[in-house]
Amino acid sequence: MSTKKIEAKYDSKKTTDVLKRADELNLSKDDLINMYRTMVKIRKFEQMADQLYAMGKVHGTMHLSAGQEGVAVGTGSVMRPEDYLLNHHRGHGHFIASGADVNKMMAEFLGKKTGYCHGRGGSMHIADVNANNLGANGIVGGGIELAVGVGLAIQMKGTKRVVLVIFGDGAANEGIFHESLNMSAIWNLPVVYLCENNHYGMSAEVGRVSSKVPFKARAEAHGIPGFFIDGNDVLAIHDIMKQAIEHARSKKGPVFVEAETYRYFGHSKSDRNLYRTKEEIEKWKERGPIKRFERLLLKADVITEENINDINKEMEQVIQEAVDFAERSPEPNVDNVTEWVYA
Ligand SMILES: Cc1ncc(C[n+]2csc(CCOP(=O)(O)OP(=O)(O)O)c2C)c(N)n1
Ligand SMILES: [Mg+2]
Repeated sequence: MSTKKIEAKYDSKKTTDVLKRADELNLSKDDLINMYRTMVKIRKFEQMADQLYAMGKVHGTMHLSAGQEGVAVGTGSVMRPEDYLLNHHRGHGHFIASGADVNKMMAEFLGKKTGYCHGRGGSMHIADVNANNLGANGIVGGGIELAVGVGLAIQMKGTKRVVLVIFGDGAANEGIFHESLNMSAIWNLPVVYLCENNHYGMSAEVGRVSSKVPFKARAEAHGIPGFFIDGNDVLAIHDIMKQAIEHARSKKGPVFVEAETYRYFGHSKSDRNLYRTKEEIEKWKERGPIKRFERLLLKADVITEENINDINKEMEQVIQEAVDFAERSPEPNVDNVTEWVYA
């Protein structure tokens, strides 16, 4: 067993040469372009979902993750199909980055029979158990302890799988967070905890409601290696998540990664954004994950302005096709409404 430590391959603030960074991370130009494409795909999907919501076509509420695509794509790019994913209410990007079919996602948003959960779940409850995507959770922190159970199952079966659980900064203030970290640490379970710190719970700023930030200190207190990463730097996330997942896979126990990022939209559809200023949102948009990566790719001549336009148009087309698929799909039947709801 190697004793290699998890550490960033470069200082992302100093190294602006994207090709040099890609080289260190064993990523090709195509890999970089695919990461960019997936971030754009997520953004376009959510912009469309927002429009459909305004048209009254999406039922229930919705939690948009625009601004957080770097975390989703940096992570999705290192997960293997056999690894398990558990995530939370703001999970559209995580699913798309892990290869979900946007047609089935859009159908689920519109409550259609062809959706991932046959139209029963909506935006907040997408799952695809056959693809090891164990589902999002509307209960804040609800995925964290499930991950401990999944980690224990992996260990008992003796497979080389890993479970990744994604949750917010708000969830890291719950008791279950500590119980789960403690238990996974004493049992040395293959769990990777990814805390997406977007600076707010519903409206409470993280520093106002958390005794100690960054949260990595809490993981370290449980004997778990903890990392605090710039979540708007897709390559930095890719780098650390790759090492974190391999650490857990090689039976070295759980890892905790905190990715600092920011959401552009309100918490959910009823949020009037009264707890933060427009200036603050604009400041974060300027250092958003898509914009930043785009600048680096342009600077290194990996893509051109024309390529960017083409990718944006192509993704709009992909998402429009998903909407068409969802609109054409049949509604679920009332007579079997409880099917797939109870086990
Ligand atoms: C157990 C529980 N408590 C409260 C809520 C209401 N609630 C929904 S989302 C949310 C904030 C969660 O914040 P965070 O974990 O930072 O995730 P984010 O929404 O920022 O992605 C709250 C309090 C809930 N759904 N479940
Ligand atoms: Mg949050």
